[in-house]
Amino acid sequence: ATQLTTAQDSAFVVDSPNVAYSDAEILSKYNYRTTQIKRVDDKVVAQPKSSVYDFKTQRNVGKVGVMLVGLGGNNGTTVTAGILANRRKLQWETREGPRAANYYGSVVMSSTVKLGTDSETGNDVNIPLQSMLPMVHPDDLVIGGWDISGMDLAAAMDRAQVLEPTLKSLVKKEMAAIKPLPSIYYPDFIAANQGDRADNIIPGSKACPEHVEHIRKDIRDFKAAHGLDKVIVLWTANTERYADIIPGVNDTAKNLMDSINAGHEEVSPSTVFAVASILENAPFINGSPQNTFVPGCIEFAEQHKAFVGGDDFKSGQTKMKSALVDFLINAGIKLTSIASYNHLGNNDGKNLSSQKQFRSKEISKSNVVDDMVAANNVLYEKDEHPDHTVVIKYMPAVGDNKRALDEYYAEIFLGGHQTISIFNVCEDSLLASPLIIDLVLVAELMTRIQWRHDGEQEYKSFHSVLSVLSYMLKAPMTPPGTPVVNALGKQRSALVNILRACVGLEPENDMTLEHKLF
Ligand code: NAI
Ligand code: DG6
Repeated sequence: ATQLTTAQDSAFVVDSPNVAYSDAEILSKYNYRTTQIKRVDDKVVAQPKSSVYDFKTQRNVGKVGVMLVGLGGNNGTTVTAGILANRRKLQWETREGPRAANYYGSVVMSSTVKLGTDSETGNDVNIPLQSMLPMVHPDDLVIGGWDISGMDLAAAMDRAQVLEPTLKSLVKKEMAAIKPLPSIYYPDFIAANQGDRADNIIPGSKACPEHVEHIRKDIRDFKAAHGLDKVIVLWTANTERYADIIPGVNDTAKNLMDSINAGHEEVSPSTVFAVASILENAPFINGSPQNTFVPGCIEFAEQHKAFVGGDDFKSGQTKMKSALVDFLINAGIKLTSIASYNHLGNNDGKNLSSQKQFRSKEISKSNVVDDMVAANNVLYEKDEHPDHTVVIKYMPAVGDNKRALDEYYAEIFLGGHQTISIFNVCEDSLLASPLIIDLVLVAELMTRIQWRHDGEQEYKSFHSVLSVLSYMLKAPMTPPGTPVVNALGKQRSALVNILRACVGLEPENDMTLEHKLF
């Protein structure tokens, strides 16, 4: 049996008639209270509404593997080395003194949530978010994956120029033993400047059933080789150009499958990976901005009841934006323009120096304030938007140390102006790696949660499109026809409160009436 390094079960029990624990499951009965709005004549009528759900969470996490597409890239090598360092509780010297492995930047591993109020002191009791429900510990993840570059991970980690030499020397041996599996490479989808690293390729340069089968077999082999209960597949390979959405080609599940069978050139490598993962019932997450999930791919996931999530890690500039814009607009300040500049010198920046790949990133970075603007009809007329510009430049000298400059320009009281200027410097891959971990941990958890309406017989899974992952993503995908939430605070609340519902606890409402009504 596998020795798991960390307890995988919740750190507390809920004492409530609505919650039951068995060895295998946590069962909760949860009263979901919302407010329904109706328009009657000229009046807006708000009606409290409540529906009862049963949630069932399987407690046994099992042994979990992660397969990264782009394993040999900056994110792939950094997250792998980071997990090895944590697993072995490594310490290393830096010019600023010793440093120890941690999971900083992971909302699951390094943030806390208020569980409740201490019955004696009245103080908040906070617990790590990871202990809300049984979750896989990242130290226990088995990592593998694919790359079109065949470099072993020790050499690839050197190429990435992200980690301290002292840390690299401690993980070098294990990293050298990991070699990415050959991958599919359709040159038209990523920048031409990536061609010189593509030396680890499965033959063929357009989508075909053989490629789908090859990737499926890789997933199955990885699972068998490591005795895994489940595998999560995550795309952290280069940003691709958008695929054209063509009726009859990728608009429905059937058309997409027919297109793969016919070798249609508009099916991207990332969509082939998604299709293969769906067929293996492995959740597939897209950490890049391209439209991997063409309509046919989403329909295919729905048909197979497989989980998908995306798009594009929300690591630095956009994370700040989705917090700051929410703050400004909710403070009643009329944001009128956002100018966002980036320069970076890693391979991601090199790939994005090509116009079509930049366009994918420009789209995912640009839509992130729409919901916050649309929600405030005091400040903004219908269809009115702040100006929003996104610029990315490749500057090799700064390597992975991305620079992000943002100017927020807003209108305040009586025609005055507020200008906020932000200069954000960060190692891009050190911000993205913990997001990869969060996406994997939460996606895995979602494979173990089921729900039913009160009174129904059958439990079912959440919708195939895991919008609960939104906090980690720049352009969160939601089930077709449902609204997108970009505001960072709301995304976190949704995640935390869904976990609370699974253990029968009310959403944290921050009213703290107990401290206000004496
Ligand atoms: P990178 O360029 O260092 O790594 C990408 C890797 O993917 C490379 O090793 C490349 O050889 C490989 N690759 C390309 N096409 C492939 C294919 N078809 N199959 C398998 N491997 C393939 O880039 P990095 O910095 O690791 O970023 C990865 C992705 O994550 C990029 O799309 C980037 O835009 C996205 N991203 C990164 C963020 C960050 O903060 N680092 C944040 C948001 C998104
Ligand atoms: C330049 O913007 C390169 C990109 O890949 C970003 O580093 C990445 O998308 C992270 O973006 P953000 O806006 O979350 O910092």
